[in-house]
Amino acid sequence: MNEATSVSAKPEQPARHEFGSVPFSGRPDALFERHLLSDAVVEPSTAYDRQRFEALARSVRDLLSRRWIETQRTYDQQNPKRIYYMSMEFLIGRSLANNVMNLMLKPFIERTAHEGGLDWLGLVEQEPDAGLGNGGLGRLAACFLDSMATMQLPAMGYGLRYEYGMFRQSIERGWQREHPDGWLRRQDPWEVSRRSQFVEVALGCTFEMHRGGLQIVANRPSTLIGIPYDRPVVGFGGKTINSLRLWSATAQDAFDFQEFSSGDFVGALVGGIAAQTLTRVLYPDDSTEMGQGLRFAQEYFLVACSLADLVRRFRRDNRDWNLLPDKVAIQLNDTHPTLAVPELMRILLDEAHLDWEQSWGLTQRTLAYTNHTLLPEALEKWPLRYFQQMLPRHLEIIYEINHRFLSDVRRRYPGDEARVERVSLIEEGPDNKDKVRMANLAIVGSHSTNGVAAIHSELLRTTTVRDLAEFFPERFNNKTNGVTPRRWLLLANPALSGAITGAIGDGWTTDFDKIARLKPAAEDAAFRRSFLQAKRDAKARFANWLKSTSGQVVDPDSIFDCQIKRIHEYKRQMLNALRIVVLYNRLRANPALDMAPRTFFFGGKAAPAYRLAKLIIKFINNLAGTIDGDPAIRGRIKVVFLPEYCVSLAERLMPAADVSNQISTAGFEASGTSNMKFMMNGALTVGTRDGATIEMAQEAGEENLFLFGLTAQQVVDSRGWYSPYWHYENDTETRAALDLIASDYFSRNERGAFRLLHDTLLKHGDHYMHLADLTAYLEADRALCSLYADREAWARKAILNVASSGKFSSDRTIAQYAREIWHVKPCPVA
Ligand code: T68
Repeated sequence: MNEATSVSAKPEQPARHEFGSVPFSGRPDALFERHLLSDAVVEPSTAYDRQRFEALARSVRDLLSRRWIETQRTYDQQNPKRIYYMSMEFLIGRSLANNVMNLMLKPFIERTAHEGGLDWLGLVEQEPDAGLGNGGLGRLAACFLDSMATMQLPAMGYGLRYEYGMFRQSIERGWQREHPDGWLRRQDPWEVSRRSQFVEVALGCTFEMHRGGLQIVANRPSTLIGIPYDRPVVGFGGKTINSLRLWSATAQDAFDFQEFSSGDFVGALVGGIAAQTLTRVLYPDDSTEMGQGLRFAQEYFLVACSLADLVRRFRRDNRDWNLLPDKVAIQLNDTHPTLAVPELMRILLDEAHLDWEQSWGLTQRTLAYTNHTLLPEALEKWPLRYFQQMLPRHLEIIYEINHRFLSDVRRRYPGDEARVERVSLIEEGPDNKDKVRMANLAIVGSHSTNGVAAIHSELLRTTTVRDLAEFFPERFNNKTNGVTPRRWLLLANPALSGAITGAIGDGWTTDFDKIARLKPAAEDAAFRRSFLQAKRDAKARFANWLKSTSGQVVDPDSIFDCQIKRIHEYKRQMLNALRIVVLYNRLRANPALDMAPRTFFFGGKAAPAYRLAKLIIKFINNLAGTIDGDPAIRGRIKVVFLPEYCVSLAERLMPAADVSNQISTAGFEASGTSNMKFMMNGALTVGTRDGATIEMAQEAGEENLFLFGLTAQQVVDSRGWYSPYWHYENDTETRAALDLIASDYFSRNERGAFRLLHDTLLKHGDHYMHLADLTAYLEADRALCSLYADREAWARKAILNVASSGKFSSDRTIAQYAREIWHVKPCPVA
């Protein structure tokens, strides 16, 4: 592709427009008052904060609406190839401050707020997070939307409008408790309902409410309605405004008049309630295979609504079905939307009446798949029974795909039936327990399969789906993840952003490679001073926020050492906890020990059914309590478990972090993305050689990170003979830490509470090899602390890390998807 027409990771610098000039019309202050008066019907001076937030958000939406329409009209007129990012999760967080920043409205809004006596920061706090995701996968989708809009790519996100997002977490007596997140209880000011663009979804079954639960009645066909709700995705500079389209389910006749007139008033309503249940709640599980039929139905609903919608748009603008792959690129975010393979085939075969060969070619060339995990328990496999009950036609199609594919395999590998069994789309189980392997279906039915970091893509190819990669080598590729530097640096960390812009100009916001120009600043004493000052201020701000919201007191002069992510054994929060127990033991043995004061922050949610992960949360909280209660240790080390970790908490913590813990068992974390956010914000990484952390070290130089522990290869090689007991017996500090846990020291009034944790680490073989890496972790930790004592040297390394984070902008990632997978170009709005 020639350079001039290819997508670059360097979108144009946004224009600084004066207010009132195109593309915006109206004044924020007038709009704001009008919304208070006519939407909320309140006297502006007496409005509540929430009403003010809604009025302000609506005013911002008014200001962008013309440009939003203009963007969509441009796409309709130019008919470019469009990207559809299909995902069960979009972890958006808040939108007000982000949209104001991207629209370059900040000075106007702040002035309006100031003149009207409004507390802008307080209003921002009124917005609930849109928590429509579990973790990295959902947040990645949100970063990608930001990059695609900023790079003026004709893109649309497709997802589900869950009424309840990720559960809210509270901590009670140390345990996680889950609460429903009714983020839509109050009208969301960003979304626009497009009822007229509803779609119909035919199912082979009916959903009914039975004794308060949802029941699937097989072989009774029914039709659901999908109603689209659009949210604006504002590109930086406000030139392009794309849409995120979220589907909400309802019944065809939410009110069945026939039943009503025959006297069954309640029954008539129940059908509607059952249908609406489909998009009620996000499944809060980020790893294990889930058996629920409702999740399967949700996945199909997303796929069916989105394909119906995009095919309708395609047909409106194009007469020839053969153009589909030239006009449409669909990216499947993990296997969750893999039913797109048989669904698109069904549309092409049964509705467009194309033959198999043509349909199959179009389907493969339109779809592409991203894999986010190697964990075998996370690879989706759906019981054949679900297909039989809900999607019989899709099952027929899958059988035919499999039949043809396995014939090809047999032709290439005659007599190799073991291989045929391994690559088959169907996994045979005893007595009708057969399952469909969704990853195999996604790989066979698409033209591209990518992993999300170099090591992950390599392991995917050489281990997890090795036979398929051997069969389709040209389909496999890597796209290392990235995060948007606008939300995660410019918006989250104004002090550091200001210092950076002061040193190298503001070109980095849309061309993040330019951040490399900061390298010489590491040698500039004045810049180091402003870096350290920005960090100190951010820590003080975080400490104040923590105190005012939870009463917890932390010392902003201590090292802020952070691990925030989903709680999972492979992410090894327990390794971090063991490190803290060892440090605690050292201090107990020698109170005069020279050790910089430290605060260890943990944050993250455990899947509600994941017992051990919930026990890890309990352990961290008890560890925190025990240390707090020990007068000899007070002021030396402190542990804080931050409840309700979410996007807006991450935005608060990132600027304040000194140390980022990325300590998964090597070979298990596909990429990680918090590692990148910490790096951009000037935290130093202590971590294993896993996921994208490896590439961070390549960019910054290994000497600027604190890497430790077994490599992925060593983990595999030692699997056969690894014994946690060896470490227990040969390392005094390891033994003392485990013995202390076993002695109920951290569970004095809850005897045996941590037995399971202790046994998992010792008796049950320590699958994630915590003990193998503990001493190396402590060694890295020692090196890190001695560097911290030299503030200048610390600042130098931290600045070099910021300056080396250019690769980890999602603009770079999206440029690679656009060039190498989607073959799409920007479609600027005039
Ligand atoms: C994460 N996966 C990876 N999954 O763990 C992380 N899973 O390494 C990577 O950086 C990130 O994806 C982005 O690529 C997830 O977040 C889920 O959240 C999930 C949700 C439902 C079902 C399975």
